[in-house]
Amino acid sequence: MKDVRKDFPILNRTVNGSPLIYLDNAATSQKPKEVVDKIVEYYYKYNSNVHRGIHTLSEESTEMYEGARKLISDFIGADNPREILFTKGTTESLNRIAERWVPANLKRGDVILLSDLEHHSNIIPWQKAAERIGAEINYINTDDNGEITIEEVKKMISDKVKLISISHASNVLGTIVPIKEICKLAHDKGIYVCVDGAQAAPHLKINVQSLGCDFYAFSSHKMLGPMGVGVLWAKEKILKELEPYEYGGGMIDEVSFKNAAWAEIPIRFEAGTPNVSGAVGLGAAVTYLSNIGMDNIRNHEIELSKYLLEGLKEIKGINIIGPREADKRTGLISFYFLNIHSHDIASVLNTLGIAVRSGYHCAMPLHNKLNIPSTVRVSYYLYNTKEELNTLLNGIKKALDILS
Ligand code: 7TS
Repeated sequence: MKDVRKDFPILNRTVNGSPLIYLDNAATSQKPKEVVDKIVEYYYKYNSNVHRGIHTLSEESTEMYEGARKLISDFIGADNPREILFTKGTTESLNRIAERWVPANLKRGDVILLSDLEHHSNIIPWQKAAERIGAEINYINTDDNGEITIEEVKKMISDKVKLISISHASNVLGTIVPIKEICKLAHDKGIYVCVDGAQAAPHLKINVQSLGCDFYAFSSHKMLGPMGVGVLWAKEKILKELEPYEYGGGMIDEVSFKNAAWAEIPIRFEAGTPNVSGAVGLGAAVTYLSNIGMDNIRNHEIELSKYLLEGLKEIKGINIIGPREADKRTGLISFYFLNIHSHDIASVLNTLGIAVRSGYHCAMPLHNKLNIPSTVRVSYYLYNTKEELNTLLNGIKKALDILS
């Protein structure tokens, strides 16, 4: 893969006197110069509200906003850009479905299937929605290798299941979930599938049509784009029947003192002034990713996963969770040591300029189920190197010397 590090100015900084080694990409990725420059250019040259003015700036701004929608639509293989809704991120995207689609399509006694590896954002919205309508939630279990098998999904399916909402990739185990097979199974039984793609869209080549899902949610900031913007993709047929999430300016066709009629999709789902610079920045991010090539990114990450798995296995007392095979993971590995808190290890690593995450990673039910106190998570991306992983491995050994 071509040298991408020069595109990320932040990678030149030092932390606590050492060169920064950024291994917290599952929380948020760094941003290449192209993305930051595009946002600056937007504000310096084009800033204006969208979909409302007829002056030049407003037209240009609208063109950039809608242009970004098209770039993102192509990036995930949507049928057309009308299926792309801009949101604040994965969390909002999932809440929108739970708040609006669930009450219109599920009834008392119906079942929503989740899995045990979900992030809180793909648990709580469904819990609240289910509570309101009297639906139930059941969980598909991961196996001993941290995988979701199709046999386990089959076991959990019944006539009552109306929706499966599941991560495409786990933010703790790294597991890649067989979404395509799950969708096939679900659709044969008339079950809808919502995919939390927060940890997959940055790493895997996504094609929502070949996956066959009904909803796909992801965040810009984990895939080189700015914070505060994300996407909810849904099939056009579903969106046409869906109630808007918020009401206000920009999303209407006609309003009287008594009532209102909605504009076409996707505009009816974007009430108020949208995050135009965010969308434009995400457009630049997916262009950057496409130019590098998602297959190249994937191969690079598999290489790093193999290397790190080997290196970690040598460390005495380590417990690595998630699939043993590098190609069954995205770019992350979590581990723990009995009797040493993950925060202590992360603190020592920080003194060496190494950024990792420690704790529950917003997946407390999974940690509790595995009976693990908390984990250290190392998550890498296209700009990380084997040399950095060597420094990390030495850092972990140093932390153990200090802490044990
Ligand atoms: N779903 C998964 C699988 C995630 O990993 C995250 C964020 C979200 C949903 C929520 O995304 P947001 O952009 O709306 O916040 N995960 C993490 C993480 O693992 N560390 O920090 C944020």
